[in-house]
Amino acid sequence: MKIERLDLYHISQPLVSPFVTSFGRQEERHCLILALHSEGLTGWGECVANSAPGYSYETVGTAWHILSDFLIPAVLGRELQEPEEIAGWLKFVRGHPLAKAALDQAAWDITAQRDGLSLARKLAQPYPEGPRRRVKVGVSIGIQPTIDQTLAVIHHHLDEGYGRIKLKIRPGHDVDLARAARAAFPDTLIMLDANSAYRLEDAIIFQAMDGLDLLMIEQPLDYEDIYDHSRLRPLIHTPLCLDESIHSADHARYALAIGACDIINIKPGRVGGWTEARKVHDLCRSQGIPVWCGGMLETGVGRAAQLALASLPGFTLPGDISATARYYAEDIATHFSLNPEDSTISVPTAPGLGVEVNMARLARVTLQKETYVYR
Ligand code: OSB
Ligand code: MG
Repeated sequence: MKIERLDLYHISQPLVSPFVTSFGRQEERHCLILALHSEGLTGWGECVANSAPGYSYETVGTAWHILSDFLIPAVLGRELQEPEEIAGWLKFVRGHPLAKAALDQAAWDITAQRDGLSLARKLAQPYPEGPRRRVKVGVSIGIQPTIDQTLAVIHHHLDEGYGRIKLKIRPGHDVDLARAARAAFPDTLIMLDANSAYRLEDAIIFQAMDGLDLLMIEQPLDYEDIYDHSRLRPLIHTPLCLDESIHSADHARYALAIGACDIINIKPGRVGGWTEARKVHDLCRSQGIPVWCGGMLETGVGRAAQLALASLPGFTLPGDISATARYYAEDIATHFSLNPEDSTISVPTAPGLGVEVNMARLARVTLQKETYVYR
């Protein structure tokens, strides 16, 4: 398939409720949406960079620059056979995985459509068992003004049918919160995400939570660190999960080699796309390390592709893939809803991503658009 044309959109949609983490507060979600056109088909990708460099050094601004000036010119007019080729074409740019992943996702979508396969089926081709039809999901709760308010939000999401709760923590908003949540909800799967807010010297804080039967603690230490996580892990009982530190299958290999984690959160954006995400999955699966699919407050475009990834056999823990209405009252793509009886979301089965992009809505929320044509 010759890559004939690409459209890049910078969009912003208001969040249903503000999302607060140890790295900042978000009231609206900026991201980039990319459309890749070939042979009458359109593949869609979402770049999950944010307006500020809090979670990652990338922003919508840097991703626009990198896509527009380097990545898109490198793919325009090329003959795409399989999506696994994309990562190699983009390798000449160091870093910038969130920008690369948007192109990678669009390439997976369009080739899956060409093959008449759902993205889940295409991704799951190497595995005899095929993709799961429903994916276990949980909800990630941002930092609330008080512990009581956090408990009320947990209650609300449990009522909706979510079976796993993730609480964001930061220094001063950690042990008491975790204790209160465990006391109020003794049988709920509860985990914490620190988004790199602590140092190894804070081990005592995590030791204080050892008896709370938490599912895991996600990324307590620095976003670039693997080594100190390997020193923290034997000091605590709660399973340790890495998010920010893992940028590739190689990073995952280093982390497992030195015993830095028990679990890995796989975000396709963070590792540069779905091909690399599947490599991280394969490595972890071969070593008996459970993985789950992380989230970045995706629109329906990104969410569909998360569901496809999380349908692979090694994704044995619930993902941060909530119903889209939790984030956006109105969205640019078909809404995904929760199956409350088993805290799952059904994996799309139509060819490619299996979602309908609402072009009128997309136009309404677009702040900037650029079209790149091969001539
Ligand atoms: O650390 O997992 C994270 C959102 C934005 C940036 C980083 C993270 C998150 C979440 C929300 O935890 C996951 C989601 O519901 O999409
Ligand atoms: Mg995280």
